[in-house]
Amino acid sequence: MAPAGPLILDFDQSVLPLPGCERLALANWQERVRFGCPLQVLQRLAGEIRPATTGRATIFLGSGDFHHLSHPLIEAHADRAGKLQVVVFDNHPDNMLYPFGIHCGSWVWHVSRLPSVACVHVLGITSADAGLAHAWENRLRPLRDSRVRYWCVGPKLNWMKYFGITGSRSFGSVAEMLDAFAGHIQATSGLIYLSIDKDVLARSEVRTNWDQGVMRMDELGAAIRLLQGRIVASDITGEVSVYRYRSRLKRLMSGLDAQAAIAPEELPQWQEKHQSINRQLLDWLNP
Ligand SMILES: [Mn+2]
Repeated sequence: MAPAGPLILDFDQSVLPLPGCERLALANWQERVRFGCPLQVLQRLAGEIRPATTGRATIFLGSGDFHHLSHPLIEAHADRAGKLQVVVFDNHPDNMLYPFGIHCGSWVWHVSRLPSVACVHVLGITSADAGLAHAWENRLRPLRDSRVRYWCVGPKLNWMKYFGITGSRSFGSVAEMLDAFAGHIQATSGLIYLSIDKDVLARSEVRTNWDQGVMRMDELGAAIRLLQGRIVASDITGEVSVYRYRSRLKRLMSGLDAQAAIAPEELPQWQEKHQSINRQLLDWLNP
């Protein structure tokens, strides 16, 4: 059966219309799920959206604050023959410790524990989250087992050798990183689930509400071409939207990340830029 067309999981009204793209209204879940939630809540939501998400080639999640939605989407491919490689483009490792369930900065660890997943590759990290000062916040065991591999541009990973971590590397440029990754992934077999957080892109390409990486669109396009033919499904996140949590805990936790606020009057213009990026990504992902 051919995969169904793209779908927008519409929590935050951030994704502008796209050709052939359906929309699932989920605004009533935003407060509970945005930034993070208990695993049971994510499971309940996963059950509710499954009829709409099954068989989709590409799914839009909205703001990067919803990146943990990738977890149930990847889990849904567990019944495939052979293990999945998960390839994530993100400026952050998303493999951090988080004691309140699952959140947009810890979902990679949860995915790495799925029996159906061979490895999670996180590419394009420039965030200091991967550096020495934040080393203790990273989930170290999957890094040591190389079930999670960081492909960084910039951050120094010297600290990792003291923990026996050899599967993660940092490079001087995106081109060098993609070169090394191409050599690695082409030596593996099996299907790939692709997750793109647009905060991996340089600010000159598009603006997100997280600190951003250094990749250009043409480099992201080249990386997608490299994986072509093996991609079982994909998701895209990193839109811009503004939200004030009703929960004081969530205001506190998300405030710790100290992300710059967006002026409401700039929002439409930013979202239009995302719309054209999304159109381009859809063309590359589903040619
Ligand atoms: Mn992310």
